[in-house]
Amino acid sequence: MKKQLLTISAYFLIVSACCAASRCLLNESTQSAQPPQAKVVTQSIESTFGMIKPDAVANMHSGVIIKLTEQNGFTIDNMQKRTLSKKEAETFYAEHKGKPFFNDLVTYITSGPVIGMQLKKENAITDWRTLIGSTDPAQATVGTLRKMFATSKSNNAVHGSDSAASAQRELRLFFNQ
Ligand code: RTP
Ligand code: MG
Repeated sequence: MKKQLLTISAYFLIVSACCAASRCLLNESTQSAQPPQAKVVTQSIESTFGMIKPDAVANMHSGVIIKLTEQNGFTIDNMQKRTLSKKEAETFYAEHKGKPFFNDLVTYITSGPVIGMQLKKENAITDWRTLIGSTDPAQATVGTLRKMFATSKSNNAVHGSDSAASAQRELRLFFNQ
């Protein structure tokens, strides 16, 4: 009798263990049957306009800036060093016409040669703005070009197009495309 009871208990233990195991499997197979969460990453190859401004050129920072540009994954498709005329500068920065800093900006950007660059990369427009950093170097993140090379909010070493429309317009203006 005692032996029979032991056999029955062992039987129930085995059955309940098998049920638990199958529940585990079921859960796993149910989970793996779920469709994977769609992670939408929208990246595309873009071109943007970057410019090394007169202060950075005069301070001999162009070489390092170009090296950092390439090290951060940008391909330089076109590059030209020249001094912008007053008319070109006023057209280039037309969106700021009438602002208190506009005349100083035109004087500064025409004060010496700049190096314009057509830059290509996935998400080039946003990534270049990230690499250059905030307009005011005091606000710029450590490691950004403006943090490293800008001397003030006005003399801030580099330029970057702020949208796809600006990139297209500025590339056309600078390279006569
Ligand atoms: P950028 O167009 O040159 O890439 O500069 P940004 O977008 O960061 O800044 P934005 O507002 O477009 O200003 C254009 C340039 O004008 C000079 N600025 N000076 N003194 C001032 O308050 C002041 N504000 C702007 C800077 O050279 C700035 O990059
Ligand atoms: Mg701007």
